[in-house]
Amino acid sequence: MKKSTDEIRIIGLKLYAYHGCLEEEKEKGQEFTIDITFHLSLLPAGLTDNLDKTINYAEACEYTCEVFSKYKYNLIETAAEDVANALLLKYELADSVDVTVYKPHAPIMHDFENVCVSVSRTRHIAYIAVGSNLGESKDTIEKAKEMFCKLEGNEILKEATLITTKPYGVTDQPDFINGLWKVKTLLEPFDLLKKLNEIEARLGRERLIHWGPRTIDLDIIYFDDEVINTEKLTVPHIDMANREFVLKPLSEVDPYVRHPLTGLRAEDMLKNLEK
Ligand code: A4P
Ligand code: MG
Repeated sequence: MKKSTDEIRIIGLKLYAYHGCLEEEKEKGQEFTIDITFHLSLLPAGLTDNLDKTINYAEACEYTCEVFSKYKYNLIETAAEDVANALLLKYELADSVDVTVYKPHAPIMHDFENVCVSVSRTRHIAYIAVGSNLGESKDTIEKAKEMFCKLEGNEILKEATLITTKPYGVTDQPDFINGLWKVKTLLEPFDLLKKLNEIEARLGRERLIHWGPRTIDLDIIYFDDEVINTEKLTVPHIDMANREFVLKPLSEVDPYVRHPLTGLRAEDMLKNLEK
């Protein structure tokens, strides 16, 4: 997801909390300072003068205090992570958030001005192809959808009509039911893959034959504009341009979304395949 150029910044929010690896820090506590930057479009608020169209910074400060002081963490990294995650879950309007946690009285035996950690966390847009040709395929796909949406920060924005397709690759197997979801997620690519694999496993997927029959297959087609080439994960999906059962649903959901390497739109790829 592209970072909005508009920002709301909260600078130097002072808090008292009990984070640190030392017992003394957890008992006595100390002062921390937090900077927060929300990235979002401020145009709707700017044009209407309406507080509902933006993030209420007073409320965001209150909420940050609540989240930050709920637990006693060893690490300010964990505290920053939790604050960033909580803010993105609470404020749908924010595309991304940067959180810096300062610990000016950290137990360091030297004269120092400050110590801090900074994290940036973003909402992502991904396209997930869904396929099934064993068991009650439509029910299984529905269950997969429910499981996906139950994960915090995940949302299905749009889904393609389910279609019946002839098997591609290994052809002596039953027809497939295929679909595709356009999703919003707070998960990073490898975490998303892990969660999809967990959903597949919970729905009884067994990896027996490559390209063989399956109760459910969830493949990441695009993840923002990212290009990932590793043994575990290839994004965009390596064979998508050859698969009508991916391109048809993708063209229905988002005909103009472009392949980050070739620049081709879903619609163009589908036309190329039909030539
Ligand atoms: N992996 C790498 N990149 C990705 C990605 N972008 N998304 C890795 C998801 N996984 C990705 O996949 C093997 C490994 O691919 C995973 O562990 C992951 O780390 P798998 O699903 O376990 O194994 P597989 O299904 O045997 O192989 P593959 O290559 O995923 O098969 P496909 O490509 O999913 O093809 N015909 C029709 N009509 N409809 C279909 O849905 N599906 C297939 C399976 C064949 N023919 C079909 C259909
Ligand atoms: Mg797969």
